[in-house]
Amino acid sequence: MTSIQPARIGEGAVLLRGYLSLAEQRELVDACRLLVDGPVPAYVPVVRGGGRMHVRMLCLGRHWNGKTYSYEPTRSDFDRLPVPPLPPSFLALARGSAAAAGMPLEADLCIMNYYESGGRMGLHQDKDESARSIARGLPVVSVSLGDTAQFLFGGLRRRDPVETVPLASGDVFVFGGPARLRYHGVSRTIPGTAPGELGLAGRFNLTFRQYDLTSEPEPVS
Ligand SMILES: O=C(O)CCC(=O)C(=O)O
Repeated sequence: MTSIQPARIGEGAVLLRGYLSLAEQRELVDACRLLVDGPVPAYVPVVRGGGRMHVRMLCLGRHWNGKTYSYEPTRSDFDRLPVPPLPPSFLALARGSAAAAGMPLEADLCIMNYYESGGRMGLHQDKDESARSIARGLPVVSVSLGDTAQFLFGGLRRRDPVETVPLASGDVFVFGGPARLRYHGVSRTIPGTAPGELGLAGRFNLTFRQYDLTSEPEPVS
């Protein structure tokens, strides 16, 4: 990890710009590539109401079911395959970046999204984790790899003003505490902006969350 200056985007929201070195990004991209086309492949979810998402998604640790907006151990909304485990190196990345932002996290799930050119994600809240986890304000850690995304960061109500924060490859955005339920999304990704060394067309995003509170996260000193 490179040494960076955390930037506060709002109370509980911290941007770690350039947190991952190019070598770390390359390693993560390789891992993501293997996972999305692995034995439990990424897929395009169809959500409640029938809309197709504009990303390919693969959940690790726990599966997010887009029809029920809840987590489960198998992909009952798609192919019934068991959700792959969260690799220990991913877990360590989530813990380390949350700590760099001053927040504790023992992630037990990751939602990996692959955005092709033109990929986007509508404004939403991440609120399907356990009530205890959300009440504690345990953060979401969002890792960006590849093309820059125009990340939208709103308020606690859908109609609140929305700020656009460009998230480039290697950036990590952490939002917890009072920011945990802020609306967010991606208006678009910018084709051709991924570092050439990654050999990646498009963007991977990993969001880490802690559903369960059986392992209490260590306080950050
Ligand atoms: O791709 C991103 O930066 C945001 C992803 C996201 O909002 C989510 O997975 O809930």
